[in-house]
Amino acid sequence: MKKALVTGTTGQDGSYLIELLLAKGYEVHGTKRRSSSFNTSRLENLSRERGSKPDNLFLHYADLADAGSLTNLVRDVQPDEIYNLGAQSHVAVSFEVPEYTADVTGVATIRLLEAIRASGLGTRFYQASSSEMFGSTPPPQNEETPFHPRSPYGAAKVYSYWAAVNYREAYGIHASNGILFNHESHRRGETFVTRKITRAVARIVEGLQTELVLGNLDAVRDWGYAPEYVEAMWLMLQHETADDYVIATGEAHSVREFVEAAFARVNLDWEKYVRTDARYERPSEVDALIGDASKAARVLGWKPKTTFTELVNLMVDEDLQSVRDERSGKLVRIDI
Ligand code: NAP
Ligand code: F7E
Repeated sequence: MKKALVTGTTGQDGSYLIELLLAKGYEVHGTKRRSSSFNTSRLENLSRERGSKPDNLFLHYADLADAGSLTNLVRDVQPDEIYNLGAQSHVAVSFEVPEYTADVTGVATIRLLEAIRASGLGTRFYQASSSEMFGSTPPPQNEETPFHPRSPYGAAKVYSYWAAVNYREAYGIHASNGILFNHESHRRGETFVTRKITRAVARIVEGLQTELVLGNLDAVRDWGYAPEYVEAMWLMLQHETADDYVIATGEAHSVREFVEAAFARVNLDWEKYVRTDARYERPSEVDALIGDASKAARVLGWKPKTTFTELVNLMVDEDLQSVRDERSGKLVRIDI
């Protein structure tokens, strides 16, 4: 039985990756952070029916800012694969907490790579790199496109990207970067733009909210469906040689188009509900990200399946269901 260690288990991607790895028969070890309230809601469906977590899943308290907790975990678990998904992942927030973002999203990668190096185990390593590293370099972006990050988050991800490349070249560690473009789902954090929009649509339909306030509607993004993107992470670590891959759909839409499609799903005219406010704009914006994932298709056999309209519709539908469940008291947080 293969063993995987996943940081960022409680996030969107971590929850999907854990499901994938458990389905493939892995023993999965995930990190979680101490929080004053439940922060494992995305993992609850793994244990809701049984009332307890799956036997092959182990959650450990750790923090990416705490080298000791990471080194001890690698030593104790002796994983075959590490997926580093943990991060301060919000671009706008990274302008407010730049040093913390540099530490957790940047330096922490070296903490994990050093733990692998010290262990001498041959553990394979996946680094959650981001299209934000391309920043202001015009689309389409692929593995050869120069980086020009536009936020402390983007800069921290560039550091981590090069750390993974360097440990591959210097020490022969099987370390791969997945340069993932935006990917979404109904498990997406509520303050990222897609989920903010689909939740607002659901709450407006249910009479719980009257308007939606957004920032820059002109930004263009390449939005894919998160469960398909965690498959790509796993494929990278199964490949004989480590390498770096862009994962994207190649299809681009503006935030305005996302808004329009989300309101159209419930037959509402978005212009009656949406207004903009400069407080949601960033000190420096990334105007357009459109990925070229042809290398991943050629080498890994990975291709996106869910279309933009399907993604918007499924997110709106799930949020409508969640808002209704919340109102009827069906959603109760459980410990995992
Ligand atoms: P997410 O939902 O924000 O999840 C981030 C995870 O990191 C959460 O489990 C969070 O824990 C954890 N975390 C934050 N600070 C930590 C710390 N100091 N120590 C340990 N864990 C910490 O992000 P996501 O959308 O799943 O993305 C996964 C990874 O891919 C991130 O590295 C992100 O930067 C990167 N990425 C995402 C996208 C995308 O479109 N989603 C695209 C490219 C790259 P809590 O739950 O306790 O906050
Ligand atoms: O913003 C604009 C905003 O916060 C998308 C992270 O997962 O993907 C994500 O980063 C666009 C930006 O995602 C609002 O200015 C307008 O242009 O959903 P977002 P992001 O910044 O692209 C990358 C690939 C990652 O790696 C990151 O971890 O939407 N926008 N109005 C808004 N954005 C937000 N959040 N809120 C608004 O009200």
